[in-house]
Amino acid sequence: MTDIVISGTGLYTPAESISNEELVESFNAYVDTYNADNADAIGSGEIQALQHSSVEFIEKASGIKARYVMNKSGILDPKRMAPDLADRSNESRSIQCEMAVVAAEQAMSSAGKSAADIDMVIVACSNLQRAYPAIAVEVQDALGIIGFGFDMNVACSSATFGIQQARDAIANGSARSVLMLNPEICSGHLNFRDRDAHFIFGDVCTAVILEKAETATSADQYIIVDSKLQTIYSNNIRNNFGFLNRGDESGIGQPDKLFVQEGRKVFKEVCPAVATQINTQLESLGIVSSQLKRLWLHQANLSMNQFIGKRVLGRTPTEDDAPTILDEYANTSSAGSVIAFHKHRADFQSGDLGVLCSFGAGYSIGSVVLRKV
Ligand code: CO8
Repeated sequence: MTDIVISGTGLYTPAESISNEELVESFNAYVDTYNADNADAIGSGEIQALQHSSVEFIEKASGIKARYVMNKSGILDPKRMAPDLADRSNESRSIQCEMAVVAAEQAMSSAGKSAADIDMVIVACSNLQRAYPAIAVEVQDALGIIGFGFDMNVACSSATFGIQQARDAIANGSARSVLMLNPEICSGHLNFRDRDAHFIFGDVCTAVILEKAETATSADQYIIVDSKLQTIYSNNIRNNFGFLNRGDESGIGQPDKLFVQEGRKVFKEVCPAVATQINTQLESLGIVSSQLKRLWLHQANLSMNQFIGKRVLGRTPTEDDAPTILDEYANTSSAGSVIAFHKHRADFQSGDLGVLCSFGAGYSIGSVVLRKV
């Protein structure tokens, strides 16, 4: 197969960030108001009092210290607890398009590509802000790219699945060069009133340029040695929001129309499956883990990454082995492993190997073995 390379990446980081302290203060204010408003029903045992959240729990259970968001004031308002993002006219750029264009321009510049060099745009993310037209087609138009684009959603694994789609398209000749984007506005689908999950997600957008090695001119290229995808059906991470919701008005606004998960089960079931996938993949390629310089892992939970790193490398991974960005960004769904790759590869020398890996709802797992050119 012709070598396909990642020749550039880009990152859009929202201007506003929320610390754990700020998030917990707002959540606890909501809890106090709820408990006061329902004091009689709580007193009679009809309903249960809500419990406070805590900064210590969040940091210990997840490693998350802060998250970037597209709108801070709406999320922190205890009466609202959702981002305040006004509808825009059809003539204005959508929010996801706007984020994607910033990340795309960075990636194109780092790859030394202009719009004329690209002919396929993939927007791959967990939550798309509308049904159609595809955000990818809007981005294509905004950047002046001639060709085609489409949206795809494989939750947290959208980026690695997108990379494989791009690689296949280039290999079979249906595209020359692909722009793959992950505009994640996780705050739009996070239930900030859910104590178990209110701290988990953040917003961001990443971009990746893929092309044939023979057309790449960037000084920083990574050959896709192999990519492997796996899906295993599970209800442990679920969101029932969808176009059929209006078919049953009783469900509209219910918590299951936002992100819901059984975090413990996800942890127990997904981590071993991810480690097995990477180990099997490396074995099939004749690569031993000591040859790996880095794991750019999905950024959901620090302990998950330590578990997976240990099973792959045979030791607790250092920050150099498996860098952490979730402390600053939280879980940004599909973008997390790409942020890690974007920020932590400057020390790579020609021939160095790394694995970019994502995992999440579906369940879905994607692992991409990369070698610096
Ligand atoms: N503050 C204080 N205490 C708390 C809080 C809180 N906020 N929340 C829970 N507790 C308490 C619980 O009540 C419980 O108390 P007790 O022991 O008395 O019953 C105790 O803390 C322990 O609770 P948990 O068992 O829930 O805590 P864990 O140690 O399991 O940690 C985590 C919870 C952090 C959620 C952890 O389980 C985890 O990270 N699991 C993996 C999750 C994961 O990776 N999910 C991937 C989802 S992302 C994805 O696929 C993409 C979806 C699409 C994105 C959508 C965007 C919105």
